[in-house]
Amino acid sequence: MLIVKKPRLEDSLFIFPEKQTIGVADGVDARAGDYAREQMMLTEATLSLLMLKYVNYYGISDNNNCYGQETKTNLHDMVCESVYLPKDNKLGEDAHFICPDKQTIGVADGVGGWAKKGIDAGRYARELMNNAFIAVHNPNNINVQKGKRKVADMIGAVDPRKVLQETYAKTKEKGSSTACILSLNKESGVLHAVNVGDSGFLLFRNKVVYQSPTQQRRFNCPYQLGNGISSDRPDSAWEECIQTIPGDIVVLGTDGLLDNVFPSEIEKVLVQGGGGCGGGGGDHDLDLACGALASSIANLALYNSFDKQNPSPFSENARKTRFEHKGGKINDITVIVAQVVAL
Ligand SMILES: [Mn+2]
Repeated sequence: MLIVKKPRLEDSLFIFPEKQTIGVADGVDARAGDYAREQMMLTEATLSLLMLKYVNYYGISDNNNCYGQETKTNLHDMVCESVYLPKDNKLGEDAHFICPDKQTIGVADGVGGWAKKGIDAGRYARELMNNAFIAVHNPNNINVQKGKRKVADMIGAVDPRKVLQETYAKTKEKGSSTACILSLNKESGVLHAVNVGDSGFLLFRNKVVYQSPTQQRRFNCPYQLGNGISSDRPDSAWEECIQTIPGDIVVLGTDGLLDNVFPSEIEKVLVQGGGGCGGGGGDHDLDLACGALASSIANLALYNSFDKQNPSPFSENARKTRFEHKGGKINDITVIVAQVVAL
């Protein structure tokens, strides 16, 4: 599914597959666009939507320059596409969102162990990402100039730690989930990341230059957000700020990706994809390229997950902790590919 990068400023829309709900709104003029977007974030219901295996789970609303009071120059943009391959043909336990106008993306992975108690942790993960999408639009979650951590190159961007805190506080489903949220500062190109558990991201600049660390209690038991007493809280999130440059590619995924594909394998896909997402004439081409890359990477993860022989990141980590596991690991697979582009 393509992200419409520059819709009319008055329009707003959302797509929430897990609620089987989509909607559009059209403000009567550019200022009314704010009203239309607010409606789209708050309105429930409209009409039914077919669930597709390859469906993207995200919301869109582009408010570039709509608020009018900011005249800063935006130098960086993040073009994203996602692919979700649930391991059964249902919704699975992963969820994600892409919010292009706030340059923020996130993934969550409901912890499968809840199934034994009859609880679908996918519901927790999906509520978490729903709430994250809403929290990204809360002006209180934008970095302002105060406090020692808020260095100049973070101002004006979504603060993913604040988003995670609000998101966590509002999520009431039973279950628990990992979560990783990334936000790119349009001016400085700094990527601000928070992560709880074993979802994560890699940054590629021709080759892999960064991989986020995993938080786990023990092998195959990640940190996880949840409402239970033994669950983790957002303040246990790992946090990092990374300087990106135009052309950089971020690959964000759940453990269904990270357990099944080595960074070097993703590198190969990116190289075969034409030296990066770029190479197109415009935003539309970039969207297409990121979508194709996300597809290729997700399909590689799917292929490897069924492989019972070859080493995988999961089997290597198992070996280090003296567990016996050969090959890949069948799992829900979420991949978001984002490229930083110069404006
Ligand atoms: Mn998983």
